[in-house]
Amino acid sequence: MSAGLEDGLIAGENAPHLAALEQDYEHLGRQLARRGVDIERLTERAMRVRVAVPSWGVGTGGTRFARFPGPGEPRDVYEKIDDCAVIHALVRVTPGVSIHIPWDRPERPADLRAFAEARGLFFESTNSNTFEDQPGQAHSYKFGSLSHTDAAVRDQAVAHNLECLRIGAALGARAHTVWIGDGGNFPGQVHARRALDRYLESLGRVYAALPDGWRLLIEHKLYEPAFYSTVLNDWGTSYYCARALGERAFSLVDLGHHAPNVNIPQVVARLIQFGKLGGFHFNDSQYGDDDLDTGSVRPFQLFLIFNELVDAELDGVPGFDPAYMLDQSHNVTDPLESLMTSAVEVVRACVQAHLVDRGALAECQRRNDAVMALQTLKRAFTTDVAAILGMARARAGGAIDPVAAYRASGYRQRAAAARPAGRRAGAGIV
Ligand code: PSV
Ligand code: MN
Repeated sequence: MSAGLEDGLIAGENAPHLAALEQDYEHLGRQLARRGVDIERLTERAMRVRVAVPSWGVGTGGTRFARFPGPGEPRDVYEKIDDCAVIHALVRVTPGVSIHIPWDRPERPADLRAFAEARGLFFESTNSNTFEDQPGQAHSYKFGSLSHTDAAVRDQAVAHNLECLRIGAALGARAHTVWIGDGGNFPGQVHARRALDRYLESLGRVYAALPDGWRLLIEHKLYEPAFYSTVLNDWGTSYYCARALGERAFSLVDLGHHAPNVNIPQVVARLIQFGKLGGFHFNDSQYGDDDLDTGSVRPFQLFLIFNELVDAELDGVPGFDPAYMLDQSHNVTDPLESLMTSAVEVVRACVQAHLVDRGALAECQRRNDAVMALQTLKRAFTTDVAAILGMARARAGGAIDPVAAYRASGYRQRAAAARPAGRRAGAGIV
């Protein structure tokens, strides 16, 4: 047994698909060659995509109204790592884990690190939590944390972030993400400028304590839990703060944290241009911060985001190195199935974006040919690259059909037997 899957499970599940995959791959290879594209180059690129899984993502999510736990939910961070290992074994692009403190605070970080490494995983980043109160905490975050009017609350929030850095350093992480729930529910409740000043002063103390080689990623969100205004509300404020903090501070883009109809691909392009795009929390939405599975509602938007990312990659934009992570709430699905599907969608968008004929697009832009510019993008977006994705996974030792292989493995049933309902690790409503 490895990673909770039986030895030979993946090879056995792949066997019946191999002949068809090879035929489809060969056919697609011929089609792409006619467009001057080398399929092998794309497959190799697909194999290099990396997207981290959040420790909180493998548990069942919930809403403000209810949570309906699924069978075999992980009860502690070790069981979460076991689940992450299954995801990575099947899709082969998710070796990184992003850990939430205190939901998944390890008692012995060195042991947890060794546990993860033994399963082929590593800790990529830490996430602080000053958006809810913990038992025994001296001061409440009800009216804010890093931007609170009371210095004692701000000090406590800073101390928590410093603790995250210490734990993260022991885990081998290289980035720390800060999302705060600070803001106001009513006009007049919060002084807009002073709250941002306080936030920056507090975060400056966290920034000053960043270990060598680390990045600070700041995540904005326009509403929720504060419903009138948030302190870090949009990408412009985020950019301003990242710039004020220093060269190791970056903006993190969560796809669900924008006002309706905001042109997120353009936000991404701007942050790249300004050297401040630190990373992503991928998810999808219909209405707001729905945290649906990546690529499930607006796959074209995801493609357009990757169009900007790949454009920057091919241009060799200096310092361009965003961290990718999934940040979703799995309320009605098996979280492992959602996370695998989402990881595949990230790779798909990346490969499709690599199919854009950039020379042709530049020429359309020069000639102001709007119709052909869009068609150039659509031609890439509508290319079925499933054979590339399947081949990339198979070559890396993963599953051609990850969800089918996972279902065939019986992992969830074994987890349900081994992890009886009752005590549950933190997380849930994200
Ligand atoms: C907030 O909505 C968020 O996107 C942040 O990334 C948090 O860390 C995560 O969800 C979990 O609450
Ligand atoms: Mn997020």
